[in-house]
Amino acid sequence: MWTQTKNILPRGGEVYLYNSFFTAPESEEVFDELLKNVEWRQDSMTIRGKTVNLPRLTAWYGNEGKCYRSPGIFKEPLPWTDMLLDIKQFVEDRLDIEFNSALLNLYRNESDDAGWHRDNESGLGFNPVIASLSFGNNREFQLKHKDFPKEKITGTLQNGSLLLMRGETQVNWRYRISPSKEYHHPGINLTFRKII
Ligand SMILES: O=C(O)CCC(=O)C(=O)O
Repeated sequence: MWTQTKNILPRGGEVYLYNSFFTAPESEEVFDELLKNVEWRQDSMTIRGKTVNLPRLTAWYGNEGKCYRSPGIFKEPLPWTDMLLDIKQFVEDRLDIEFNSALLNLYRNESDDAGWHRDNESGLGFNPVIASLSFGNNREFQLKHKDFPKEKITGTLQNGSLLLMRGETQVNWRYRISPSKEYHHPGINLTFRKII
């Protein structure tokens, strides 16, 4: 499937953006169900002795024993819901890749975002494939190369879109959801991953 659209990175990785991966009615149904029924949690991180809340709510779902570990955060997986399993199957069938976990992010309003980061937790292994679905209010993302930080790639994560990251992306590029005063409505993002 990734051969059908253009890699948006000029070098050092592969990122493909598929708009309308889900139809508008499907996206609306998914958004409403996830907003209501996901066990959203407020995580915090301790940086240089100071504990701060993440500027979004999160949830970690996955197969038994597939835990989320990133500096300062450890999460046991919640058991898959029927809807999350259906979405996972839909993504897996189209990409021909299997996933065993998903990090969910809820951006409540214009104060929520995700700062520059890489999805390079050791549990993800070498050159992980990350399939990131977005629902609700569109959000802008940016990518910057570790050696050419002025050269930013920007785009919009539309309701029902899929952003697929693979190859050396997590080695060479950082990613963020850009802060904006335009995010008046909530947005939900699901990143499917494979913990090894
Ligand atoms: O909402 C997004 O696309 C960002 C999510 C993300 O990068 C992450 O969960 O690691």
